[in-house]
This record gives sequence, C-alpha cells and structure tokens, in this order.
Amino acid sequence: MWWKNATIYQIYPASFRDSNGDGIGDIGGIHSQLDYIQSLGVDAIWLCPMYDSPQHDMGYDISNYEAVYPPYGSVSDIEQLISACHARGLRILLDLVVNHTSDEHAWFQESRSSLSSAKRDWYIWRPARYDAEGKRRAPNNWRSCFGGSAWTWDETTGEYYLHLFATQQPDLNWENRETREAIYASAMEFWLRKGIDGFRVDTANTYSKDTSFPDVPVTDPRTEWQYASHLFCNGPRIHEYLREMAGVLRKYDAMTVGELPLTKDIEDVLGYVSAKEEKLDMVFQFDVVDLGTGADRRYSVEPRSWTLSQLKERVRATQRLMDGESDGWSTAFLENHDQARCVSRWGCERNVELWGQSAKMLAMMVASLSGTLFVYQGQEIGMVNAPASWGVEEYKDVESRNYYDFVRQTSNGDPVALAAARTALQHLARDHARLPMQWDASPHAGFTAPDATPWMRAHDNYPDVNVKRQALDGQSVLSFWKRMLAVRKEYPDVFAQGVFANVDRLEDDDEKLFIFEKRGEGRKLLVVLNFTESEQEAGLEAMLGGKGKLLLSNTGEGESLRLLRPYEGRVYLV
Ligand code: ISL
Ligand code: CA
Repeated sequence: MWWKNATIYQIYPASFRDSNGDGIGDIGGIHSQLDYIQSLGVDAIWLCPMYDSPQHDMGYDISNYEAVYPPYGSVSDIEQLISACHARGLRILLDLVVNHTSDEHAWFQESRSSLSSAKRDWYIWRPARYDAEGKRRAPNNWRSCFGGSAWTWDETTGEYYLHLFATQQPDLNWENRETREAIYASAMEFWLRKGIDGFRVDTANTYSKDTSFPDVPVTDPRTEWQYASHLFCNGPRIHEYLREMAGVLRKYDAMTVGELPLTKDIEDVLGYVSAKEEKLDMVFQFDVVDLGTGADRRYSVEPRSWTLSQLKERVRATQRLMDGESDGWSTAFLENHDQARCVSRWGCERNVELWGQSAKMLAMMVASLSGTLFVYQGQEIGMVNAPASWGVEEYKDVESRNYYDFVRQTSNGDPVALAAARTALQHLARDHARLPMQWDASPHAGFTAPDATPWMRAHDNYPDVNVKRQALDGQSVLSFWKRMLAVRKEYPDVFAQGVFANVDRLEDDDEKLFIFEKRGEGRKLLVVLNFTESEQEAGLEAMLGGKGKLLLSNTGEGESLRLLRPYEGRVYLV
C-alpha cells in the first residue's frame, strides 16, 4: 500500500500556475512545475476539481464529469499529466464530487424538465408545504452549508429540490440505484480507466439522508433556516453506498481519502476507515481544522478562539486511529483549500523571524504525526492569510460572500457587526488558501503574466515570501520542509506509523509547550514545540536522560537543553 508512508501535495488548479496569461491557473501550469513538486520529496499530487463547471463553488459544482473546465485545459491535458506524473514515479489523485452536481449538469436539466422525466428521481424533489396563511414553505427548515434554505423552489415543475451547499449544487439522489451506477461510470470509471491512482472523496458522509426530512429544532432565532448537519451526515445507508463504491475502486486498485465533516466519535470514524469495513482507506477528520471556528456558524467567532490544550486534545483524537488497537489509518494535515493558512491561525506573523520560526514549527508538528501526510500548495513556503488591510471585495468565495450578506441583512447593516464579520473572514475564510501561489518577486508573484489580471489578487508579501527566494536559502521554510519530509521518510515506523502520546510535564506549561512522543519499533520520537513568543524552560535534560539524538531543529542555533527559543521546535530520536 503505497499511500501509508506517503506525503501528498494538494493543488488548487485555479491558483497554482497560469501557463497562458489569462489570469487563471491551468493544467499546463501544473505540468510545468512537476520538477518543483518532486523536489519537495512528495509521493503524489491531489488535484482539486478540474472538471467542467460554471464555477459557483470553484468547480465543486460539476456540469460534466467527463470534461475539463476549458480555461484549465482538456481531457488530453490531464492524460498527459497522468503519464508525466507516472513517468516520474509520482501518483495522482483527482477529487470525486458526487454528493451533488451543478444545476447545469445534463442530468439535472433533464430531471427538472418535468415530473415524469426519466431522471426526475435522480435528484431530491419534494412538494411545498403551506402555512396557515396559505403561504408556500420549503419542505423543512434545514439550512444549507453556505447559509439560507437547503431547498430551492423550481417553477417548471412546482417543486423544491434539495441542495446541502449552494443553490446551484443540487444533491443527487443516492437512493436510486440507476443514479449510483451513472455516478460510478461517469465520475469514477471514466477517470480510473485513464490510470489515476485514487480519489479524494468530497463530503464522503453526506450521500444518505434521513428521507423523512424532519424539521430541526430552532437554534438560531434570527432566521428560519436552522443548523441540520447532524441529519445529513452519517445517514442510514451511507455505509452501504461507500462499500458499493469501494467495489468499483477495487477493480483499479485505487485509493481513497474521504472528507468526513461532522463525524466526531472514534467509533463512528472507524466505521468508515477500519480496513475490514472495506470502504475508505483514510479520511480527513475535522477535529483540528474546526478548532477556533464558530460552533453554529463557522465565522461567528473571534480570531484565535482556541487554546493550546484544546489543540493537543484534538491532535490526539485524530491520532487515536493509529494506536495499534484499531485497524484504521489516519491523515495529518493543517491546511487545504477550505482553510485559512496555518501560520495565521496557529503561528505568528508579528515579524519575519517569528513568521519563519512558527511556519517551520507547524511543519514539524504536522509532519511528525502518524498517518498519510497532506501538504497544501503554498504551505511549504509559509504563505499567510490575505492582509487585514484588504477590503471585503477581495473575498470571492461563495461561503464568505453569503456569510457577509447574512450579517448585513440580520444586523440591518450595523457597522460593528459588519466589522466583526470582516475580521472573522480575515482570520478564517476559505479565500486565503486560494490566493495565487507565490513563485517569485515578479508581478503577481510570477503566478501569471505581468500584464494579466489574476482571478484573485496576489498577496502583498510576495516579494519576500516566494519559492525562488526560499529555494536559494538553506534556512528558509521551504528548505526546512524538504529536510522534514526527507527525515520523515527515513524513519517511517516512528513518523508515519508511530503511536502518539502527549507528554504532560509541568501543569503551568500546558498552554505554552506541546510535547509528544511517537513510539515505533524499539525507538521513539520526542517532539518538543514552543507555541509562544517567548523563551521557555525546556527541561529536556531530565526528559532525554542523555539518550536522545537531535533529528531536526527549526533554529540555526546550537541546542540548549534548558531553554527553548520563541516558536522553537525539536525532534529527537530516542
Ligand atoms: O469549508 C467548509 C466550511 O467552511 C466545510 O464545511 C465544507 O463545506 C465541507 O467540508 C465540504 O467541503 C467540500 O465540499 C464543498 C466545497 O465547497 C468544498 O470546497 C469541499 O472541500 C461542496 O462541494
Ligand atoms: Ca490559464
């Protein structure tokens, strides 16, 4: 199983590299950077959706599974990319988005055309309810993940369709066998036959819903639409569907990593990833990336609403899958295309020193965890969130825009509420991950042609933070990531497969230091991380007892067993 000790590099096609100067990244751009990608020491790439799409949700709204979004390139460009990757020994994963399609997909067009359409039942249609005044109401009070009702009224046939995400993302009806078979053929086998190595499976726990579609209790009186995710995640038939899907994947020996929002208990997670279940090979749990987000609404929260002890607890929760008693497999990641940058969330941007130190320390943390490691484009050079000075118009994501509009409406445009919303977006929005990749100090960070207008503005810091500059600097964040990945590869029993344990030392250190062990075969790692801007007592002498070998450090300094510098991190082999 190649993926167990692997590191997978995630690419967001729109923002990685533009090869033809139209301001939008493309497949040609990815192809042209395979040397760079390989130089990181990764084993595989995962491409976010590159399928044809009207881009209401950046390609997670697919209008044709068997075509490529023309600005990105063609099916043949992907075929060439697959061969080029394989020729270098890199594997390639695509994104599988089959909870919903775009409303422009031919299946939905046909489904919505009439009540008697052959594909009517391929989506989830329900009649209206009518209240006491005879006013038309949605079938229930569920809120979509992007805000507003999860149902949209369709004039043509006078019914509502369900969409857990944007209005333009109608949910497929997995209850229908014919629909499932069409999904397997079009979204999966079409690409598996071309030799891809697997899929990242979007919202892998939402295909089965409670088909009685009950109302949920009102938790937010400001609106009619209520949080209902617990009713559409982990539904009654989800395990049956995933097992069926795994049967298709098995024919091609393809791997899967499923996205698993809102599955919290380890027993439930194991239901998806335990090897004997034969469903998904691994999943992305949300424990860590959800920390510090609003409980009911993700952006209804102050910046940095988290504590280090909570972070430790959540890391531990994802690592429990690897403790030897379960037959599951885990993933380690701090970023993806839906998350703000990890340095801005968990590290420090106060000055260049602390930025670099904390970017490396976070790299050390995540790359020392067990499971398959995922690195998101730009993470390897310590890219940070868009600056606080940028106006809200720079935020293009459907979720950001909907949230800001929601606050505007419910607060009647109150400037204080809007300022808080903007602050929250600056801290947590999905947009931050979608800024152009910073290649060099030329205009637009070298992402596109100098005279082009990139689809999102390049970060102001690109003259300082970019690949070209860091590649020449042995002490850069990029150089550190390369070293880190090489060392991880050298000791897979402790890094990718070790058994994690928090080391609790002094009570009052709890919110300052994160110390953990990874037990492997007759040896262990000791990872020591200072999450503060000041020096801390390390007390390493007692912990190491003269036995540890320093594998990695994120400072250029000599090692002191007594003191840890701000955001210093070390990995010892004991
Ligand atoms: O991004 C989130 C919160 O801001 C998540 O709740 C996210 O909506 C959820 O993880 C599902 O994400 C996936 O499916 C979405 C798409 O917008 C995301 O980009 C994708 O990763 C709908 O297809
Ligand atoms: Ca382009």
